[in-house]
Amino acid sequence: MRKKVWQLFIGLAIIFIACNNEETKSDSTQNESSISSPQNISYTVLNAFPHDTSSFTQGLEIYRGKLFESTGLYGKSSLREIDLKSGKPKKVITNDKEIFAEGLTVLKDTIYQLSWENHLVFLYDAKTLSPIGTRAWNYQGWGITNDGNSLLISDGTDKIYFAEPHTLKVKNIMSVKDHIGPVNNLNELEMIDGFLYANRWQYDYILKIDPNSGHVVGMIDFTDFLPKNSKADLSYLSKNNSTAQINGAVLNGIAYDSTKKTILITGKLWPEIFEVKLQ
Ligand SMILES: [Ca+2]
Repeated sequence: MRKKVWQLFIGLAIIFIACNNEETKSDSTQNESSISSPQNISYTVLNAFPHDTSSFTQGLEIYRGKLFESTGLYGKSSLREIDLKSGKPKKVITNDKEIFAEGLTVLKDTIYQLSWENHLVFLYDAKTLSPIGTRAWNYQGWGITNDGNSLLISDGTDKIYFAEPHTLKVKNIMSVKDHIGPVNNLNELEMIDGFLYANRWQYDYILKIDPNSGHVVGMIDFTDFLPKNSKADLSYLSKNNSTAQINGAVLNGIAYDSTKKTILITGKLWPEIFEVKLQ
């Protein structure tokens, strides 16, 4: 008899938990359905500049008129200051061969360069590119930008980590969502006029995100962008067993030119950096 009472109690507890879970699920569905579908943002291509086809682009940013790029892959990772017109590097800092570098940003004359799974962030003087320190980072490193106060960091999930400069202490974690749900694979980032723009790994579009809510408010479609706009012979990107085939020559790299109000976009191993005006 006592056993039956316990069985009844456990049964009721399971029903209660199941109902509660259902409630949570419907609440989250309701939240996502209250997010409008992203606005489609069109663009015009203004210019194309040469880009080093061995650069596995992870981060791109303009700071005080200088263009910086971070490149990935083991044994090929580097931090570069690039001459946009010629595509040639003015300065190159090569990372150690066991480092897989990721995104970069510059805040108050300090460059922050992420690494993928090394759990390290490298700091450099933006004027000289001299290394000035290393910080520990608990997550994977994918993309990084800043809002003038905080570093905003992606780790390949739907999360954006707001971290203090210098200490890298995480102050806040935001989930990025669209009308369907959380948006993962967030990669290279750029802050433009108060909005966060993000490449999404293996997707041919850039997202425009409200950094206060995490909601995706706009989308820029770059499907077939390279074959449509490149003047280069792109056959090297489809060669069997090439770096492009093995590692993916995907759209990645956004740098905002605040003086011209244009953006520079490129991709991993792409032959060009394109100057684009958003509508
Ligand atoms: Ca960027």
